[in-house]
Amino acid sequence: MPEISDIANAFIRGEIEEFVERPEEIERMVNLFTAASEPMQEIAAALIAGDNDVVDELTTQALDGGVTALEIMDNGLIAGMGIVGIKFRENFIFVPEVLACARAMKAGMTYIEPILSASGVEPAGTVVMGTVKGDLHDIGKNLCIMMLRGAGFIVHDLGVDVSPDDFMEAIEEHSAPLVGMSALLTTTMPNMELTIETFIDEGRRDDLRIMVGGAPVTQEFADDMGADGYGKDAMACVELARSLAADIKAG
Ligand code: B12
Repeated sequence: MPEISDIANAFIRGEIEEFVERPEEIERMVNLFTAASEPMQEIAAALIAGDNDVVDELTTQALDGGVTALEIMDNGLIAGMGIVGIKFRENFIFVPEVLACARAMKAGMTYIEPILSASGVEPAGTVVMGTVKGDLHDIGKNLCIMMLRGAGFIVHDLGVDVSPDDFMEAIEEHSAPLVGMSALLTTTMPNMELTIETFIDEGRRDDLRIMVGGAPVTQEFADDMGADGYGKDAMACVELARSLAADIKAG
């Protein structure tokens, strides 16, 4: 069994010791980072520090040095984002820090995405995501999208104020079986249900898996409106998307 002390990068060791508390998550992180090469640990560390210039530089260096895009994404960027997600969930960091990490992730993904899409690596799933009609809040949705992309999902971001018809069109256009809806206002939460009703009216409900979230949304509300899942934060959103994608694959 690898130990935290087996991780070469001192910054990563410190992050796990200080911020990761759940035993199963410590084990996952230790396994992840002991398996990652030192340059990948450095990329993860720069991402956790929110340093987009360093992530940019290290990613290009690694690619030039022959490291595969997949390895950089999995062992560098996604591994780093795993720690960011945990710190955010446990309130060790807040929205501005997460957005800095998101920028750093984007700096690396700018090089990785075109290589992966050209090489046909199968994505974790395709998601269409937006903030529902009447609602302009997008910080939480954007965090979810960033984490989903970090976890290997292709996400089509429909933005804010998205009508049921716009959701419907996007699902058709991108052949996306997974839909994510966000609402931050009690007055716009019913628009999630209206969107689901539109899917039903169009005869598409059974092909889709629908996840919902946003500060006023609860599991109970999600169940009542007939969604397939509710996530309380960006980490939960990724876990939910993974399980719904597995559900889709299982048929
Ligand atoms: C920032 C903010 C704004 C900004 C939005 C900027 C932006 N680009 O998003 C601005 C200033 C524009 C704004 C406007 C308004 N706002 Co405002 N706003 C907020 C505030 C302070 C923070 C929201 C936020 O970003 N939180 C941080 C993110 C990270 O959290 P989150 O959104 O909950 O997302 C997380 C989870 O919920 C989850 N999640 C989110 N979406 C999804 C989706 C899925 C599928 C999943 C699984 C999970 C998930 O994961 C996210 C990440 O962890 C909240 C107060 C609050 N504490 O929530 C009020 C708040 C939401 N706003 C409120 C109001 C009233 C308004 C206005 C009506 C004010 C006005 N009179 O004009 C307008 C409405 C505009 C509109 N039509 O939407 C009220 C809503 C009250 C209510 N019960 O409905 C709140 C609660 C403030 C309050 N206490 O009164 N607002």
